[in-house]
Amino acid sequence: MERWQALTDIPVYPHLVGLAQHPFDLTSPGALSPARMHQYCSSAAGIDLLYAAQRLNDEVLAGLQELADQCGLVEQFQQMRRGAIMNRIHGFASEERQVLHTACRDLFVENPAEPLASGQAKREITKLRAFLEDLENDILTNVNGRPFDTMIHVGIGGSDLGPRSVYEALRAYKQPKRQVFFVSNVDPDDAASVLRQVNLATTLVNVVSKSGSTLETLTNESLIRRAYEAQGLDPAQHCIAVTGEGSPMDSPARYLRSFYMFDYIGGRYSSTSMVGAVMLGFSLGIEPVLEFLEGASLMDRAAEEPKIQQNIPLLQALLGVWNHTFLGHSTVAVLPYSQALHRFSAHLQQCDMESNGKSVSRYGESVALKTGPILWGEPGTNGQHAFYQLLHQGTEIVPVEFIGFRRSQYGEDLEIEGSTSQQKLVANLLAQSLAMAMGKEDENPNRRFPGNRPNLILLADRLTPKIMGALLALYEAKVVFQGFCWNINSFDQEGVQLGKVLAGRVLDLMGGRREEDGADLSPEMSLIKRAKMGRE
Ligand code: G6Q
Repeated sequence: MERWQALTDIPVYPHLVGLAQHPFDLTSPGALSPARMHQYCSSAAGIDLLYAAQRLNDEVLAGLQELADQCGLVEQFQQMRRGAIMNRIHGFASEERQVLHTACRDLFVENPAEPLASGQAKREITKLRAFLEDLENDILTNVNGRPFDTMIHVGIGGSDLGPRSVYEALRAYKQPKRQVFFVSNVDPDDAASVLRQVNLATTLVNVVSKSGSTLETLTNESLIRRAYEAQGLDPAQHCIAVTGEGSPMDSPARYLRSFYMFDYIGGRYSSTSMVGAVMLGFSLGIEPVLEFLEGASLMDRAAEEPKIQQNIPLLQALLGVWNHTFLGHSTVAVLPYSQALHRFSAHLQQCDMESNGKSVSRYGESVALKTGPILWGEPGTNGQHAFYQLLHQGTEIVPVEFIGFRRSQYGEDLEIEGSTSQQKLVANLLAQSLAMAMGKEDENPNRRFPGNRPNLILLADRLTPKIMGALLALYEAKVVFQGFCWNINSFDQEGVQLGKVLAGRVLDLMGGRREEDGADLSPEMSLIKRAKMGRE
């Protein structure tokens, strides 16, 4: 079996370390020449990646291409798409699973990369289509024959963040007669505030949990079921489910309709499975959902191009590795100049940090280099009036990934003082990119901008379902490529277990359900007492 190497053992690694001693100076006169702007631009699936404002030149790019080749990044991506067991730590107990979120959208070619999984995805799409038709044709109604006009999507983590961010991104295309709410937090106020806004009689509750055993989701499901009962309604006539085959929630009698997602789809990579598609289908209709999936599948295919300049997920991943591993920048900000993407950075935070926030390699060895960066972000231009001060003049250099669109979604815009709002928005994005890169000299040190703050721009025509699919898949592939590069398993999440176990223990101690010697003197009990949450 092939053994993937640590990044430090890759032949081109020392060469790149050397080049990183003198990165390209974006502040030098003429640095951002028209030729550079023209040359450092790549495209795929309707998205352009402009990366002239990165601290690199052709030599670095050639080195990054060698890095991709020597690490076998595209080869590993191809193996993943074709069903290899990539979710594993060799030599230790681990999930040992295929990683096939890409199969959920590999529905538009005659020969999908992994036919079995794409076949399963197709069957679920057929079920979804039938479900939506039944709603449309009033075959599936409430007990009084009234159409369902509202959905509460109940789920957390991967069963919430991705779907919610895509819903928000595509809200402009939603059917006017339908509305969707989300409940994720076990904070009772989350469910309470949603329950106050909906008419339960015409609401479907979409309970989404791959494992079918997540505390927050099951608690919220019970809470909402009780709300139905309190109104004399039968929850079984309102609840549908998306879950893993064979999970405790795989219980058709409890639900009006059930959809499956599969073992080989990680939660944070599941937006294009039924985890996202059922809610999106309810909101948008089936055709936009298919466009969304098609956009994602186009990007997946682009991610198999061996040349980095023709493969924007790979290129973006390598630019990130250059900034993080070689130039030493610890965080990355994703700043969409689009209000519709206001939850996208939150989703990417999970996708990236849960995937690549690891300290051991795929062979269980401690890693020698830093792995995943801290990812964060908020929409521009709002951010400009908030934290951009640090981005321009702070001591921490934060590489930025801007996202923008040439046209707005609604197309409702006016020219005010010589420009439309969309022009103002995009002008701000372009200006920020230049300001961060070039900086500005000033006699007054407090007004000096050091520049050389690397950034890139992802630009598309308009945020449509298809472009949203492509953008989502672009980031998923970027995360996966970076994980391959750092030789870590980007598909498990052992780091979330300890807190969950301790929460169970704390809850038992709080409720007096745990009797054990010394429990009274345990740190858990001391903290419970300090928090004044114990039983008197
Ligand atoms: C994602 C993680 C995690 C998961 C949630 C919800 O990759 O595994 O965020 O999605 O814990 O899990 P369930 O869907 O099983 O309820």
